[in-house]
Amino acid sequence: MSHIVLAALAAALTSVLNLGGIWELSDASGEKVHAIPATVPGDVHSALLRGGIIEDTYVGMNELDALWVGREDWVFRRIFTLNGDFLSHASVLLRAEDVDTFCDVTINGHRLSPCTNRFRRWEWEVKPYLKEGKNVIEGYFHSAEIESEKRAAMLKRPIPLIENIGKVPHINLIRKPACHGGWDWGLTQMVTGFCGPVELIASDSAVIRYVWCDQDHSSKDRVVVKVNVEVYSPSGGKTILNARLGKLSKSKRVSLNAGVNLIVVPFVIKNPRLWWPAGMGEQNLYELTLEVGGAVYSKQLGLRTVEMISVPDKINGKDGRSMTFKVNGKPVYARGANWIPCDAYETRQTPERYRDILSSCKDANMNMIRLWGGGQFEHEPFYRICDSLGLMIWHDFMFSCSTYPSSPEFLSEVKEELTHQIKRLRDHCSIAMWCGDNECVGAMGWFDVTRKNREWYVGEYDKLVKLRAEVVEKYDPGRVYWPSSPCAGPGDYSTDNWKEDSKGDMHLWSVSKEALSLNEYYNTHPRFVSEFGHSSFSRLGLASGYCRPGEVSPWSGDFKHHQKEQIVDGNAIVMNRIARHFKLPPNAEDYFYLSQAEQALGLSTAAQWWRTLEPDCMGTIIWQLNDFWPGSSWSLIEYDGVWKQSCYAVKRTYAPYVITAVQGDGGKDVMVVNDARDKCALIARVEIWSFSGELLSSVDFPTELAYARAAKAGKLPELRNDTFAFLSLVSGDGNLLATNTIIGGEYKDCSLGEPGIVVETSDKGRKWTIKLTSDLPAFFVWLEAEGIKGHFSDNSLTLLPGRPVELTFTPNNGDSFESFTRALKITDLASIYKK
Ligand code: BMA
Repeated sequence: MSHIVLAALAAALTSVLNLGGIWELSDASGEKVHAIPATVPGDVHSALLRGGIIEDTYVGMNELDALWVGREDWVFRRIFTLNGDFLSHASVLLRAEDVDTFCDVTINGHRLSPCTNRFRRWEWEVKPYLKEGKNVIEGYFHSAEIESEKRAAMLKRPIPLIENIGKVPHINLIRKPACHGGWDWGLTQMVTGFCGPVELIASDSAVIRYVWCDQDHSSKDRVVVKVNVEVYSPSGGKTILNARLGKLSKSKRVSLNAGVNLIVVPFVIKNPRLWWPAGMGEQNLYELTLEVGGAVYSKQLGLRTVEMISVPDKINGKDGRSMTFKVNGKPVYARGANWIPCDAYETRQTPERYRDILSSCKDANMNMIRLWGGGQFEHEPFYRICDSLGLMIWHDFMFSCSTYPSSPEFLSEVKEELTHQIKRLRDHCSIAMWCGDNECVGAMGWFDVTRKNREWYVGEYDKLVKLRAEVVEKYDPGRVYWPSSPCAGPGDYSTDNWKEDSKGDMHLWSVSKEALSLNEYYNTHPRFVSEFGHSSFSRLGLASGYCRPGEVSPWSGDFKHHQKEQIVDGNAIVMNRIARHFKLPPNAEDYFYLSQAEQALGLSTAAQWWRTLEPDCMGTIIWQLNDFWPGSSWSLIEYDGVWKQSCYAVKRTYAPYVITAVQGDGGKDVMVVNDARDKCALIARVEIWSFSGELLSSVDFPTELAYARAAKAGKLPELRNDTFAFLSLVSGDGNLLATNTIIGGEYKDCSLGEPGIVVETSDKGRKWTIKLTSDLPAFFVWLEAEGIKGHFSDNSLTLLPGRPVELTFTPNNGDSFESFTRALKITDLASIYKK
């Protein structure tokens, strides 16, 4: 029988019915909420908000009025129609993913085995329960909060979770994003619902469950790709597998057994176009398509090798342990930020939102995102976009800031979820490393009971660490598993990597959380910093949206409610750090601006220092990239996608070339960093200016620099309170590669002039240009266009007299040039004290 006939026959052999769409939602009693429309994939809070049953939890203190939602049981219900053709198949599977959290699904009244874990895939054979015509599917969601309390009540020993960080004290006992219980940057909103796809898969011969590819890069001019296809066959039988990778295609007769089968198809890709992280090359991807027994599957595959090398080293006479990522054999300095779930309303976690935030990462010169362990395994578009943008992913497993149960039931839940997630995700070329958890090594020292019974808690934790390592070893042996972040190395549960900088990755929080001098950063020599941050207030425009009228001030109740850092008083810390660097402003509204200027100053001081330590230090990942809701936090990008001053400062600090001045012996050293290309000749120019606008001196330091290296170009002259340095890095052919502004002491002690800044705008179609000219040096020059979506090419910058700067603004929401020029507002440091 020819392929065509077989293929045609096969096509009829599998059909998929997507049950997503509008369902009915009721609370279990049906008294409070009855049969309101609810979107699937989606969550209860989104439906209640759309139904006007709750107020927007992002405004004022409405969060508190909606806490009851998390303590209710909810029922999602939908009627769907099936025809005879669909039911004529040998098997009908119901498949659901991201079911949050405890749900009993029934089909026409038949209860299926319960869902108990947000991170697992659930599959049931449901053909016996289905009928031609109308069918009813229901999902009864038990309150996860109450379930966690029930589990806590049954514990023989306490399993503590970090305190004062949320309102659901036992969320660590259940498999759900920990941040749903509230975090020090996010509200408590116990998400409930079918947050992922729900579908019926009818088949006779094949359902494709997972596809993964083993890549062999051992020979230079080719990559051998073994495509593994895991197929479930309800009744077995002979069929054809058609596979295509790039331009190559293969057909294979296969004989399936009833149950799960593994089919392997090898391909040899000659002269492969490799995948590179952003800034190192192209993000080449090959199309992979498969068809077997009517089941079809496709994805994109990047060919690359990725390693994380962590070996003992000795730096400055001190034993340590390196941490270096290498892609296609080339070391890469990781420049990134930590990702948290991008919205507490699941329905707003859209591909457009992912693309908006992740493209901003690329525009800000990042090449790595750490997917933080207190959130969720992300939806598929997140990974595809990272693959296409060249953003490597440091992927935590979903454990954070707590101890965790180690009962056989809990560990088997973890085993199931990791098996599914690793099988689902391992082919994403962007995923550079699996990391066991966030801060759980440290957590064993945070509680009285764990300190007093350390041996027991360490022993129990070790079971979880080992289980995770086993699952990675079994399903993704080619990728590194790092036990925890921060961590000094596998098996080391005693080193405190909040303080210890020489081994593995560290989380450095003391400088910002204790409002210490930024010079403290110069006393560190880390190998890799996977968390550090400076929190800030959101911009005034955003705060005006979530604070009720009359409440838009750093001291108002609404504003304080949107500051969730409570272990220490988050707002007081921000104020403290503003006061450390700047004069306090006469007007309340300028604290928003100053908090962001301080955040920019703090982050760039730290990250620039660590870049100058390359290759000893091979990466910095800023806490945090994005926001979960609108409020004060450590984010670089505000809840609505608008870049903070810090994001522009990070863009300059993460640029392929950097020039900066850092603490050295007997004063500051001018340092240059090259993460752009192989050996190159550069000129480091050091200009000393007075704050009254005179150029006092200019010296050029020619410098030779290899790839992934930093070098001292020269000494920075001593600066006084009336002078500052402007550094420029120029290529051999005169191109300006990087600039930087260095002051001696603190801005509050500097005799700033009062610049007059002229702004000229012009409409260049897809981009709008803004020319800035100043008669005096101006600092933290901040352009805003409230309500106009898009970002500037640069911002929060220094202007020098006689050196106009031309910027562009790239709109991405169809706003008009006129509305942009009307909304355009400029602030500089001196201007806020003039009002
Ligand atoms: C670290 C992170 C997060 C937290 C951040 C700021 O602990 O892992 O848990 O939000 O610090 O406090």
